[in-house]
Amino acid sequence: MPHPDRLAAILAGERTALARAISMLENDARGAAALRAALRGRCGRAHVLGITGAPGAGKSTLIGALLGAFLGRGLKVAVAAVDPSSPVSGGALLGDRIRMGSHAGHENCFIRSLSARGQLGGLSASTGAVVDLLDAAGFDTVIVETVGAGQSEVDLARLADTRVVLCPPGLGDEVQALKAGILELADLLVVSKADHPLAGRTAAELRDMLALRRHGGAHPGAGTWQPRVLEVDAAAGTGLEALLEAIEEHRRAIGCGRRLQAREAEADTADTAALCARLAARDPFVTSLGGEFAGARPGAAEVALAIRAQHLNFNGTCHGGVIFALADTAFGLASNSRGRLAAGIDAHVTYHSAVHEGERLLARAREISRSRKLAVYRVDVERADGTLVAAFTGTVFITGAHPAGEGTSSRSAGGA
Ligand SMILES: Nc1nc2c(ncn2[C@@H]2O[C@H](COP(=O)(O)OP(=O)(O)O)[C@@H](O)[C@H]2O)c(=O)[nH]1
Ligand SMILES: [Mg+2]
Repeated sequence: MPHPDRLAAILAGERTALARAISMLENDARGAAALRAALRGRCGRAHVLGITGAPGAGKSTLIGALLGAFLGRGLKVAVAAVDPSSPVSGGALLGDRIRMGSHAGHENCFIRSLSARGQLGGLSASTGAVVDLLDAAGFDTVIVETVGAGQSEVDLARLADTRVVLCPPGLGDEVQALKAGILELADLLVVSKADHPLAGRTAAELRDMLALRRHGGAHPGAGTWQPRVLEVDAAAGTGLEALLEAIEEHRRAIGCGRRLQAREAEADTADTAALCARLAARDPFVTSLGGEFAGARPGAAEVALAIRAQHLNFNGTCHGGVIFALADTAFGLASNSRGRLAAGIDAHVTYHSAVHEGERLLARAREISRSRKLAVYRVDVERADGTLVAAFTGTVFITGAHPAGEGTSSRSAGGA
């Protein structure tokens, strides 16, 4: 338990107490675990707004504009910026200070840059705890700024209640690349710098893409919410009011505390691992192949395989079918990890490098999106040194609850 005075200062939102507590959480210093525990049960009130996008997309500028609007409505707002290019003492933060700057001194506003801990824009393990802290400290809105790259999208999708993805105008072919990851998590897609001549076209492309996805029916568990495309010129304030309205509408539709539900589901990880180990052990194909169950948590599973002579093809390298089977096994386990029966309906694999006898492969499956009926998984098949052997994507149809005896607790059965 932190010192009662210190906890009281945090809960009262005192700046120095907050700053010190954030450093403690970030460094996992002595007392951090006790502080996390003390915060538990004191949060769930704040609306967490995640803003992601490539460097230079205009995130900090937009946040500056949003801050002005939120503060103007009398709300208390905190900003946690996770940007590897903004070390706490570095120049980029200085830039951000200027962009969000006029509000930094406002009594209802707290801005803090967090370290990305060397990950490429990834949220560090402490980001969730920092959000809890700001929530418990009484901020109405907590804005998290991250650079959209790899794992950070998935992390932000779990952490934030409302996920805004910022796309600079003129993405062109890159829009295609966006489709794979970022688009899946966006509640609101915002084309920044709407004053730019290509902004309208970029918005139209994004709308087309959303229409295609809607057709496919896969958006991650956002209930009835349909993602939207908006155009904002944060510098001039054009489109800002419409964005604020959309954010508020999403908050009303989805509510707050998504990360807390996600954590509750994680508490079922032990159940999940046991369930997946049982499913793997019961699968004669997996056992005859020599696959070894290596772990699972809700929405994710890992399976290992040591390549032996029986796995080789006529060229003397590992048979592609074996690699597919390994990836497919991890995919199957991950898709059933929540105690729901799911049946694969589509899979796609790309091979990146040949594998030889004696090598050990690990297939790591993770959930990309999940709706009531469909879920999409990505599986990376890697060597021990992390080099990529094959990349696999698969879609499952969620058919219903497991037969008696295979269900996990009802808490985990809801999906994302
Ligand atoms: N014309 C125009 N420029 C903008 C707008 N938003 C951001 N910028 C500029 O784009 C650059 C990058 O903005 P910044 O907010 O730092 O991007 P971040 O890296 O995503 O946080 C800066 O030079 C901004 O002044 C906008 O709405 N209109
Ligand atoms: Mg920034």
